[in-house]
Amino acid sequence: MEEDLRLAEEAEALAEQAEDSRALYEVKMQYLGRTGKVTALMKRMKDLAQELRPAFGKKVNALREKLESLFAAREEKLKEKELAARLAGERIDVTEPGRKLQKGALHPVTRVKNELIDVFAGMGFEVFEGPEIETDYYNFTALNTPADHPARDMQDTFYVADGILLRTQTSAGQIRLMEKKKPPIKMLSPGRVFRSDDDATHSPMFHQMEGLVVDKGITLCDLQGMLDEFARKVFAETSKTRLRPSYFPFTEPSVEVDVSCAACGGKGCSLCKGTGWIEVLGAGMVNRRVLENCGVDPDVYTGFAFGMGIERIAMLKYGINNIKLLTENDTRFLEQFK
Ligand code: 2NL
Repeated sequence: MEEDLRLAEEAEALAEQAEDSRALYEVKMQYLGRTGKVTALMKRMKDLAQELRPAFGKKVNALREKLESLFAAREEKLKEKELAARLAGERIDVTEPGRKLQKGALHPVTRVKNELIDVFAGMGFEVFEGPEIETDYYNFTALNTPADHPARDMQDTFYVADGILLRTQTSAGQIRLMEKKKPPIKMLSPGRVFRSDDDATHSPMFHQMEGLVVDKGITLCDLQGMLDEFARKVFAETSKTRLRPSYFPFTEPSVEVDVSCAACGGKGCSLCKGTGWIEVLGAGMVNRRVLENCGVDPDVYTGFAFGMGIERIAMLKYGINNIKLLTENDTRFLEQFK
């Protein structure tokens, strides 16, 4: 009987000390498990005299029941504590403000490039992209740029190897297509070009968009009509164009194309330096020697071509005063184009 009491008190103390249900289970097994202390008491019954056994069995059973309810009560308490701790740990504050997602946007050069492609695709132009590394032949010779032309100097062109260079204009690729395809041709060539130039309005790498139209009876009027449409779509509904004589080895005649200043409507302001006009691109009638170089008969076919810097268009459209802003990728600048 004393042994019962001692065991019960000892078990109760240990159960109280158990910090969690896992530790409590260990204690429980020490008493009620197959090799536990209470189980061992029960096994001792066979050593007792026959007449003492029922009373002893009753006592041990009572002890077992007492311990079982003691452990059950303690277990319930611990489980409650553990559940409360888990709920506190997994608590979600539904009133906490959400984290703001950083959303990206297209680079202004990409936006203007896509817009230009849309405008010219609307006039029936097909997009054709040639390689960025070109041969001297496609970049210069086929475009009627003689060996002594200043554009050929090492300071203007990045040479990769003898006769191999980073294209200075996308027309190199247009020549490749003209060699293969018979007119009518109406193509648009966007892409990166490279020139050894570097100041606030020139960058050694920029994006160019060139257009080429070759067919029977193409004239300079067709060029200006198309340019008017381009100016109205890209700048303002009221935009006009003006052609000034210029020189390119690959076009004859060659022109510089001005668009009426969208900021002042042509009256003259600081943006257009009081002239009412802004120089936007270069163009001209394809030089007959260029057509000949591509196997196109210049007595049957004529064509016009134009080339513009996409960065320049973006700078004019968005009032950007330094071309470097377009390559620095400062997010404070780029965020303004969302
Ligand atoms: C410029 C001005 C120009 C062309 C590009 C061209 C292409 C062929 C034949 C003849 Cl395949 N011409 N392209 C013509 C005139 C001017 O570009 O570089 N603006 C940034």
